[in-house]
Amino acid sequence: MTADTAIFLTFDALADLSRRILRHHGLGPNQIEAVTRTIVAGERDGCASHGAYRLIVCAATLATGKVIRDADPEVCDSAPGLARVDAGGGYAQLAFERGLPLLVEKAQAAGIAALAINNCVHFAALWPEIEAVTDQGLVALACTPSHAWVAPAGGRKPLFGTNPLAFGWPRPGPYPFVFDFATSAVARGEIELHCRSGRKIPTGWGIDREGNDTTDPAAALAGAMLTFGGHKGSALSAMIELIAGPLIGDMTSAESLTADEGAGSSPIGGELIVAIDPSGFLGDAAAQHMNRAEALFEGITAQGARLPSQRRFAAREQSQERGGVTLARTLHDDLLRLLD
Ligand code: NDP
Ligand code: PYC
Repeated sequence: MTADTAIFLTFDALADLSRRILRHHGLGPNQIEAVTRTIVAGERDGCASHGAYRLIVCAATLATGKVIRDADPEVCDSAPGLARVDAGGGYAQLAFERGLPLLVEKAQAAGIAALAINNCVHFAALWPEIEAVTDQGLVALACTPSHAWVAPAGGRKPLFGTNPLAFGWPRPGPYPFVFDFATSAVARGEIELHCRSGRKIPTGWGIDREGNDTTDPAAALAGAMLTFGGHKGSALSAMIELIAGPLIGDMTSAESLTADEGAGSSPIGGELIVAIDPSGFLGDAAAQHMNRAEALFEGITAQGARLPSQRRFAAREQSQERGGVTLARTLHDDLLRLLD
């Protein structure tokens, strides 16, 4: 991007813009701070589909009235290894921040614990939550359904959400091992970005309303998205529907889309986060065994392959060196228009 097509914003300037947009669209102060931390982190890490672009998504969602703007999440200590946060109809971020200390305490006490976030609106990547758990020396797993946009393998009609699955493993040094991906071929946000910029999508991402392969992003958004890895992504997606839906008393992606009533909000429902303390299985030998994982990571990179999140951590370092992020001017202009 050139100076004509791009604009540099310091982290503070982006956070300030995020706060102003969210306030202008009626979100309450606590929710604003938690959402803004996610927006800035996403842009800092070079996550185009889940960074500053999400402010456009938030503004549209707030306009639907589907978010409780001043929700005050409530934490519930539900069982020895289980915690629950009722997000109160607000965004998932503040609910997660409130529930994290109890999740960590329980995982450290019992070796494993799970946190259910219920009744939340979800628009974000899962890696911020994964990293918050690995920062405590715990192994982490997270998933959430979304809206029914994705056809099961062998079918042609939307049923599953784009249902992300994320995993984290604490490592020596600044960065954990983390992957975080949609169980659809790609996040819906990525297809939306292709639509915004007039780019075609590869075949395999989606089908049109008639069930035909398409490279037209608008046709795929109107038709159905496809799972990654055929029946394998499809089964993982079904698992996420189950364990972050009925298992925690919350909505499937189909139910979320029904609850949306055509308004076009971000998905509504639950999220499941599991934390495992390595010393639960291994006691004093935990550090020694955790270090054996380093040979595995070395085995991956020694072949010239890269670790998941390696690109993202490199983007983070570059942003931190520069003290901010570079936004496309078209996106920045669209963000400023949200203040009209
Ligand atoms: P990708 O298909 O790009 O997959 C992302 C993951 O795979 C990242 O961990 C990424 O690391 C890693 N990866 C990508 N390429 C490689 C490679 N060549 N070698 C090794 N690892 C690689 O992203 P998606 O479109 O599937 O998902 C993007 C985001 O969308 C996720 O953060 C997800 O949580 C979010 N999402 C949220 C939803 C919600 O309901 N809240 C729904 C769906 C998606 P790196 O980042 O370093 O490239
Ligand atoms: O990109 O698929 C997506 C998505 C859904 C909810 C948040 N992001």
